[in-house]
Amino acid sequence: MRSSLLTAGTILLVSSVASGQVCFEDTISDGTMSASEWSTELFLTRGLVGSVTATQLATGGNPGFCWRVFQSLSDDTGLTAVHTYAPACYDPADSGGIQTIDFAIDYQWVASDPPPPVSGEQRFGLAANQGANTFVAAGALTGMNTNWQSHLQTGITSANFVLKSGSGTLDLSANAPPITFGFYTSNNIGPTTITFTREVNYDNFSVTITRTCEGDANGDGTVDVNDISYVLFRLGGACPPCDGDANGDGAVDVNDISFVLFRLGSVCP
Ligand SMILES: [Ca+2]
Ligand SMILES: [Ca+2]
Ligand SMILES: [Ca+2]
Repeated sequence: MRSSLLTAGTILLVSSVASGQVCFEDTISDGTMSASEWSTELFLTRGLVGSVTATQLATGGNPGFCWRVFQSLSDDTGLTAVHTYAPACYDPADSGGIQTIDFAIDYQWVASDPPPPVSGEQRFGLAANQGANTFVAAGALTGMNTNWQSHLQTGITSANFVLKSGSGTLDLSANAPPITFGFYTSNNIGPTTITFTREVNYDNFSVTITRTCEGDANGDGTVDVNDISYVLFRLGGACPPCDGDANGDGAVDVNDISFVLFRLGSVCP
């Protein structure tokens, strides 16, 4: 629970959220892919000969802006680039534990060298940062189709994530540290002196949280009258951050009160 001290008209919020971040309640999405909001971190294994360039394109997205990922590798190298959406985080201590995560993104293969039929796709999937630790969840291959395609992956749990850097496991439980989401792109190449490049566009990144305890608007582990007060006090509030959006539909309104009422007394795991 984020502590809130009310003294002499001053609200002091104490939390470990990075400056400038707003923690979302249930859904975060971005179709702009701005370089000022997205950052890319490169991880290399084995041969260690690789690079990545990730940039915002103003046109050609699905629609409008998109994120172009150009990867280059050679000499028995494993390459993973983690692209992180910095403005948003999910804070279990404020919003409750996470039962499952749904991940969606659109992708469009652009070019590869050597050209097809040599395999020239990228692997991609959900990524998460918690504290100094980075995790990735097995995703899919883009293939080499120049049309925009949509990827939807539902029901992702902590068991689906593997550690990419740092230590430990991704903690989705109530009171866990804030989590910042993004996606990774990766490639592997065997022993060769030829440089392989793969270029893919991405757009419409989206993460949707299903909480462990539905209706627990204030994130204290029970669904009771305090959750109704919590929503009432925030009716019509800004979204994001959607504080009080119990049903996760992107608005804080009377439907959230009904949602909580219907679940009063629910036993939270
Ligand atoms: Ca777009
Ligand atoms: Ca509650
Ligand atoms: Ca709502």
